[in-house]
This record gives sequence, C-alpha cells and structure tokens, in this order.
Amino acid sequence: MNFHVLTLFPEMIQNGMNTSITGRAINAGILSVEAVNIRDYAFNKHQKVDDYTYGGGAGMLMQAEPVYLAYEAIAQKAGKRPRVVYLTPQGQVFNQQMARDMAKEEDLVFLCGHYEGIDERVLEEIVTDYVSIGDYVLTGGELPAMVMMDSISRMVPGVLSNQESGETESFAGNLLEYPQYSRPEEWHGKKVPEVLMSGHHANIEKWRREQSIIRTAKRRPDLLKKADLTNKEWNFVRQ
Ligand code: 6GU
Repeated sequence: MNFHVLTLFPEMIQNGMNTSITGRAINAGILSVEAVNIRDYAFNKHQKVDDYTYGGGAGMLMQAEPVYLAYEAIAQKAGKRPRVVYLTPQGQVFNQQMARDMAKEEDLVFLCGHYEGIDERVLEEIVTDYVSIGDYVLTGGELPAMVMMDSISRMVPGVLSNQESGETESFAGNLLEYPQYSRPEEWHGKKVPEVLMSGHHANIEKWRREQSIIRTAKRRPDLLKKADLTNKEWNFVRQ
C-alpha cells in the first residue's frame, strides 16, 4: 500500500507515520508514506499557496493550481490516477468498513486542507472521496489523514502480526471488544474473573461474547442494532 499525502506540513506526516506499527510496516516495505509539500508546486516568487476568497468573508483559501500540480506529479510517477481522499468535516464519517475497503487500493492520495479550505474547482477535478473523522472541527486535514492511514494500514495483509490480528477486536461484527486482564491475579482488591483462570476454552469464549454484547448495549447501543446476534442473544440483551 502506497500512501501519498498532499500537505503544507509534510514533517507532521513523516514524524507521525514512522512510529510504532506503521513505522515497522514501512521498514518492512509493506507500506510507503510519501508526504508531498504542496508549496513545492507554487510557482511564484514567495511560494504562496493561498489567497482571499471571492465574495469576501473571513480567511484565506488554498488555491487550485498548486494542489492540482502536486496531484499530477503523483499520478505521473504512479502511472495511474489513484483515488483522492479530501479530509473535510463536510465528508462522510469514516468507519471500519471504509478502512477495510480502502485497504484494497494499491495507492491512495490524501489531500489535507488548511485555512478556510481549498478552491472548489480543483476538488471537483481530483477528489473521489470526501471524508470526515467525526462531528467536530480541526485546524487541518493532517491528523485525520493520519487517523485514516493508521486504521487502513492495519487492514493491509502483513502489517499486523498474528498476535495483533484484527479478527476479534472492536467492530468485528459490530460489537465492542470484551474486557481483558493480565497479571497480577488481584490488583487494588479486584480479582480477574474466575472463568478466565479456568482453562475451559468454550466457557471463556461464551463469557467473552456475553461481555462484548453487554458492553456494546451499554456504551454503543447504536452499534448493537447492526450486530448479528442470535435470537437467544437478543433476548439476553433485552432483559
Ligand atoms: Cl477530515 N478535517 C477537519 N479539518 N476537521 C475535521 C475533520 C476533517 N473531521 C472532523 N473534523
């Protein structure tokens, strides 16, 4: 998977992605992250990339041409025109299914806006996906791009070890993950649930499934509607 990030703050992207699991995957050659500085495509004396908005109003807008040229350079090098995700609070709200879906692409471009946004005309020409990471406002698209790259990466085969595998985690089957415990057996007077010490695998699986359902019902009832539960489990939730 090759990520390309169009940004005015390339160091933010490089520092963020060369760490932890994504950093390991980059070193292993499973992922690549290229941060392209949009300013490098501003062919004017002061490398200016923003200007006032027509019609007036507060703030500056990123101009179309540098963004366009930066994308064209990526497309040229890749030998194709990869999907372009524009990070905006006006987009579709990102979720695990979108992460799984995007992980199938070979190349993905993230376009990070700043100031009041980007000239609409270049968005019309290059953007394929408008994506938000939630209903709140951020100062720029870099953090959302990193959030997306992190979650997409972990769906790319080989990025997670078997140990880290995403099969039983939160959102698998639209249920949250069950509670987990490590040593010591008792901490601050709280004991590890007996069943987990029993070595009885079927009982442990049953307990974990119940805990997932209880937790989802309590914390994310909106998710539970999409979860596929047996009739018995639905009755269990209702009581
Ligand atoms: Cl994708 N961008 C910005 N600037 N703010 C956001 C966002 C994106 N998602 C939520 N808030």
